Amino acid sequence: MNTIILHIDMDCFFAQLEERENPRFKGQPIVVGADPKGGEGRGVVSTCNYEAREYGIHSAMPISIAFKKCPKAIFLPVNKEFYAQVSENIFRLIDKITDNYEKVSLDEAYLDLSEQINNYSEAQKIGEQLKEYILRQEDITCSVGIGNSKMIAKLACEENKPDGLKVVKPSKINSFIKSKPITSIPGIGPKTRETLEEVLKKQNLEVKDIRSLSQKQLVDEFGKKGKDIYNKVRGKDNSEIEESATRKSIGKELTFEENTNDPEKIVNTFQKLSKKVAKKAEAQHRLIKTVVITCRFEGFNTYNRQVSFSPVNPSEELIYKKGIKLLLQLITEKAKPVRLLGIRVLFE
Ligand code: TTP
Ligand code: MG
Repeated sequence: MNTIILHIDMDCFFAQLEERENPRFKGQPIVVGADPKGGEGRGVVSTCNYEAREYGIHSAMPISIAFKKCPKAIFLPVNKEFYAQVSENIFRLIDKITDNYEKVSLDEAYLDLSEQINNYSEAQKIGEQLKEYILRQEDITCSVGIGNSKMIAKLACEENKPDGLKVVKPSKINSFIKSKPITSIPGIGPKTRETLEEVLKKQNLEVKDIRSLSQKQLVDEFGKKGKDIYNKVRGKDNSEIEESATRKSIGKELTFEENTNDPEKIVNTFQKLSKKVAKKAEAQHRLIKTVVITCRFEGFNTYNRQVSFSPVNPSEELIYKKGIKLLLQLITEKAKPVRLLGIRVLFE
């Protein structure tokens, strides 16, 4: 199954929410964090809006320095409970798209779309939709990146911040990452960068420079992490989505190139989908209690049918048998060419 990951990150989250609540501050530099106490404050900047970033202010900077850089900025305390409330609303919108996601923080998540779509233009549509939902419901902008791994999705997201959406297809990964500074690769921080600069006797290293090092050289230098770096500078990242909430279901859908009436094609496709779903469900080592099938016909009418049973271990045979029965009934009933097929299992 081809992996398609969508990374979403709110733009200057806390600061944007403060702007939303206080429209009179719009356009001015806003710094959310500790009390600057006229330059004597001891805490740090939590975040700041893009206007404040133009003065060189950034997250984690001592608030006293931020104050020196821009004394006229609006300094606001961190209202975490409020931000958490909005974050919950946003994650409820994400839930509508998939339950297969990793929540990284209040304002950031990785969504694994692999099961529900088959190509990058569909992924882009989901990204646009999500941005629109969040803007409409919460009146804030976010950025979205889409790629075949968490790393590429995140880099794509950062590329067009704020209010951006970028898709990096697998064939474009190399040109996309090769000239990025090496610290843009997750796992390469300032210390690793320094070591790499020493090894290669060169400053301002770009991702492609690291490719001149063999896997052995990198492993000798950095241990296990070296192998990771070797792969990442080649655009390969196999880190998995760590689901935050336990998944409620697993499914897979497929849209035919052309609507079809061909029973053999329909059954074969359904069998393949069942197999994929069964494999993933089995890997969860949990019992399933329901099989849901989806069928979209010519004209775009979409129907679901489901059957529930006493919880059992998932198997390809069981899932296929339960599903195909529902599917054949539905297709006979509607008697129309099929556009999309889907199967999903719900866990106990
Ligand atoms: P980020 O997504 O890192 O930053 P951001 O949303 O403010 O800005 P960007 O547009 O670059 O995404 O972090 C999300 C929120 O987490 C941020 O609004 C404030 C909080 N935060 C801290 O409190 N301390 C920190 O050091 C960082 C990085 C973030
Ligand atoms: Mg953010």
